[in-house]
Amino acid sequence: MMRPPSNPFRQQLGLEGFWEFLPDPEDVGVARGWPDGLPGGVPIAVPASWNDQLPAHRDFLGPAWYATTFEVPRAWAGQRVRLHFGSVTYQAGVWLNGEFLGGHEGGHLPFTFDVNGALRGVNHLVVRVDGRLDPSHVPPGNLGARGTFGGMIQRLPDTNFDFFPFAGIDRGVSLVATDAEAIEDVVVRTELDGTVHVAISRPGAAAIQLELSGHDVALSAALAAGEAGTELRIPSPSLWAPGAPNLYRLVARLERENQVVDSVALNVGVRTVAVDGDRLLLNGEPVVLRGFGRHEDFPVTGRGELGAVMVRDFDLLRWTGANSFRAAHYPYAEAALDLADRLGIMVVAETSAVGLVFDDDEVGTRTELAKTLAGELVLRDRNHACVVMWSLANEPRHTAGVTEPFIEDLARHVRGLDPTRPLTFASFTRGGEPSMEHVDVVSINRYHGWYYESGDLNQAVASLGDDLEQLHSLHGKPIMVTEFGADAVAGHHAEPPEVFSEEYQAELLVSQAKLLESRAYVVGQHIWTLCDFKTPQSVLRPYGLNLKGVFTRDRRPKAAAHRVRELWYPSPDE
Ligand code: BDP
Repeated sequence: MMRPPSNPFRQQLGLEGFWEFLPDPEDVGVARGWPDGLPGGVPIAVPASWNDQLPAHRDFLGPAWYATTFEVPRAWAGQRVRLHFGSVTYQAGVWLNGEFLGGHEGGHLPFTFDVNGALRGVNHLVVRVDGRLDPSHVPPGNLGARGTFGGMIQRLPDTNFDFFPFAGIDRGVSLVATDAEAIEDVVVRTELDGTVHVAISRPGAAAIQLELSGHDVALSAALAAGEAGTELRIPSPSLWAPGAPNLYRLVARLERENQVVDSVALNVGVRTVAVDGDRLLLNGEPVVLRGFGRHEDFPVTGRGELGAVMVRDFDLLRWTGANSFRAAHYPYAEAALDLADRLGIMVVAETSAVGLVFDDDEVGTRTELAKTLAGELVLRDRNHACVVMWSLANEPRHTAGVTEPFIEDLARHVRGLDPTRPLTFASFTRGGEPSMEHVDVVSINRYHGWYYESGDLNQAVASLGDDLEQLHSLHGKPIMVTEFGADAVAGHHAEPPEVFSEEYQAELLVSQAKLLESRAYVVGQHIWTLCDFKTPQSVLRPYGLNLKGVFTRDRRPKAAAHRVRELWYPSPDE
């Protein structure tokens, strides 16, 4: 279902607020009948992760139960009513008035249920959330000695990824009422000459009226009953680009017996993205991505969807002069992509396939799950002009003969759903890997001067340069450095610079950013990260934080933020 809108034909009832919360560490809830109603609980805010709201449950990952009560407006009688979750991490089971509606695996993605059959006057909604880590999950956890550090460095919780596994109902929940014959999906593809291809799925044979407006243009078109798609042509289109985020408004109206019964609207940016030789082209012109890897992470709310934090983070991006970010390491809230469309920030959208290992017999299952989750991401976000590339995975461990078919399969699947955007995945394998054959842009995460050549900034730049040359001659593709950086404790200073000082982080970033800028085949550089973020506890993570942010977790600049701004703002392209 398209994201809950509100207009005269679709009404939305948000269920955000305080729900009841009951941890179930013994996993007895189903057997004890909790789907019919919880025997107790404490108030918890939705949307937000539970771990920082209730510190006693900080490291508890579930299962835990949520419950709330609602009544639907009388005006909804006869309408089709659906229940929509923006995301529940990691696994959800949902009951309405004791009836099991279904579940969803993998966080960070929306899911929806038809609920007419289950609705009553007063409705009891119960959600079981399971955030426990498991080797078979995407992303995996509890790998012990099979994990990234081979059991040498332990993490609590034992993730095989470097961010806290926040659990809970972390995005909005709402009921949506529509006509029974509502529009299911709208897919838009644009060309530089102003052609806007529109495909619409809807049940039954209903006619569709389309209107496209903006920038002194007002166009219309119609889809007859049974017709799947059509195109509109904008004369001299105002293209979408960073610094010029021109958007048109597309409205689709579904008609029955000459009456409008449903309507949806979306922003359309006319733009193309392509790889040509060593270059990445936006609207046919070479473009270089400058920006950061990020996380959805904030004190108290964890990974909860917070509009104010989104606005602040986009403001920080703008202040540094960044033109882009990587949505590491999972699909971000759709509201963030709406903002990126409006503000002209390019996004590398990544699937949740982070930290995968391929040394057991579950590869097949995990591949299918990774494909399902990647598919859900692409179908959700393919209309956003801001999304310029799909990142299939982050640092899948290279295992000869296994990782490559995995990437090949995933790439084929994603290309099948969206042939219009270049593909990449972020690799930490030194010296390249065969999986890169299956993507358009070679992305690398590199910690010269941090995890290796620690403390030696000159050697770090020289090695990064050699590293790039080697990869470029091996793969002959454009390269994006999706991560480089150093931890810095805000307020810790050293002259000469030394590791963990603000000066060291600033020097490392500036020297490496300049090197990357000097290589024509480097089409992107993303500093790891915009802000410090919470991680599992380990000896590698002082304060339980990854401190590679150029801003602290509460969004205050370190020295590096100012130095990066000197490099990038105003954009070197301007
Ligand atoms: C990279 C990972 C990223 C980590 C980063 C680090 O992709 O998730 O946070 O290392 O160690 O390898 O800071």
